[in-house]
Amino acid sequence: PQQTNGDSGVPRLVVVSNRVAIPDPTGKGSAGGLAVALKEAFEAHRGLWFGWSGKVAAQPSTTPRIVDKGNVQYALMDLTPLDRQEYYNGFANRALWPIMHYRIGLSEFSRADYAGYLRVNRSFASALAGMIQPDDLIWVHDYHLIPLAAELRALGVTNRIGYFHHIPWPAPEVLGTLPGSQDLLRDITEYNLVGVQTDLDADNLRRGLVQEVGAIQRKGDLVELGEKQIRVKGFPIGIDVNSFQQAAKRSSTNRLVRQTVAGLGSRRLIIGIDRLDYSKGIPERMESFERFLIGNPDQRGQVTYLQVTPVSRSEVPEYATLSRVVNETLGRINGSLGEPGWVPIHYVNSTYPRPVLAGLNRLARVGLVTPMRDGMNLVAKEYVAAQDPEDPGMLVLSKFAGAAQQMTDALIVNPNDKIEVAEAIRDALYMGREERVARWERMMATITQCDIASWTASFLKDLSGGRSPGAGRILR
Ligand code: GDG
Repeated sequence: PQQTNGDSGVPRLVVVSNRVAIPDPTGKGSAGGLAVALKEAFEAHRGLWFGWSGKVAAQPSTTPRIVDKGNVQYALMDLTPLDRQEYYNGFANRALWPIMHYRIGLSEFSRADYAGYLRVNRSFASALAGMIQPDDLIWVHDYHLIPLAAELRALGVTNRIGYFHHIPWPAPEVLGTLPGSQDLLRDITEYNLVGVQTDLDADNLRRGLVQEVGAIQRKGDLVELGEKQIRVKGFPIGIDVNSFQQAAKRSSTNRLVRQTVAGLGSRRLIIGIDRLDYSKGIPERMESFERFLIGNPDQRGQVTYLQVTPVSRSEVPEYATLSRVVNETLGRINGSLGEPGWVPIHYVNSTYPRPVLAGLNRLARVGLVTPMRDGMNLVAKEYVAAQDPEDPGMLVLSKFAGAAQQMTDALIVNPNDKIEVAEAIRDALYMGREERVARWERMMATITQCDIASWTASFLKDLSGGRSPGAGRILR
């Protein structure tokens, strides 16, 4: 069954992303970031969420499986093993992801993978096109689906289509090393609005469009290519500050959090939370912590560094290599600096429920968020939201995370400089309460102002042409 726009006057919101997150009927599952972001918007607009089911089947879907949940229809496509290999593991995660994170040397381009990427985008577009109603607002998410608008346009879809890029957009000199990147830039011009995390990303993308495909930069965010006008703009993504703060407060009774408290004794906790990804700088961070322990021998036995790292993309060879490097680095540091009653670094590959993560963040005197490059990094914002306002911990934040553009009261570091990071760890541990409170209050004000609801509302407002797209309550 197709939803129509009805007579509410509010355009339907059609979201397209690589993976679709169907709400868990038990309500227990931890909702993904995008699901949280879209919740209010879907309530106000009614919606359709289209994408990969996460399942692999011998035959690719030509029409999606529809799951109806109140206001929202979920449209799920299965991929073949070859699709997953070429589109997802191959071009998206082995070629695009490293380039977008400035890691030219890690990017593995293959023509077959690129063809698979285009094939999946085309088949998504042809399955979706027939479901589109004239007034729908279409919002496409992330680097897996850059060509989707071009494919939809080819099928005659004239609706306003927006794209949000969750990861960094590199300088044209970096993106230009990827074969096919000019085609991707031309594909980008089929969107009406392109959102990126920071002004730097927006500038890089606009420059790329001008330098590589001959677009003309007009006033402000506007770029023109022939008849087409595209707005390229920074929309820094946020979190649901209040719910994370509440979860952190409540979690002191949680079994895992209590066990952590008991295990720490009088030691202070330093925390890192990241998917196992080379963009996150995990081995580099462990070596910075090693430097800190070598330079501050009085701190041995006084601190514990907990690194929570769910395994990610394990079918991609560079991730298997990273896993080995992390294990070796960890083993070496714990072996050389540990003592019978003290393990310096605790490393766990488990995926914890969000309330547990919130509680662990609140326990930690230092939050280490030191990616080599990151679109935004929500962990930095979550660490701040989780703190006790009376006695907050301190955030050490990489200058290469988008979050550093907003959270200037963190201790900002270059993650390539292990001595600088080691010094920041020491400064964070020794910082007086008054300064911690003052910095925390300013960071908290920033992340509260730019929270997830305002992110969604401001993107959709711009996508619908500056008009409020219906229910005013989602527009703050
Ligand atoms: C991409 C961009 C951008 C982590 N471990 C567990 C767990 N997490 C949660 C964190 C956080 C989320 O996963 C990770 O978000 P990040 O923003 O840190 O990083 P990416 O996954 O790389 O996300 C990034 C983001 O998109 C949004 O636009 O900020 O730059 O790379 O919320 O808390 N969640 C649970 N258990 C875990 O063990 N439940």
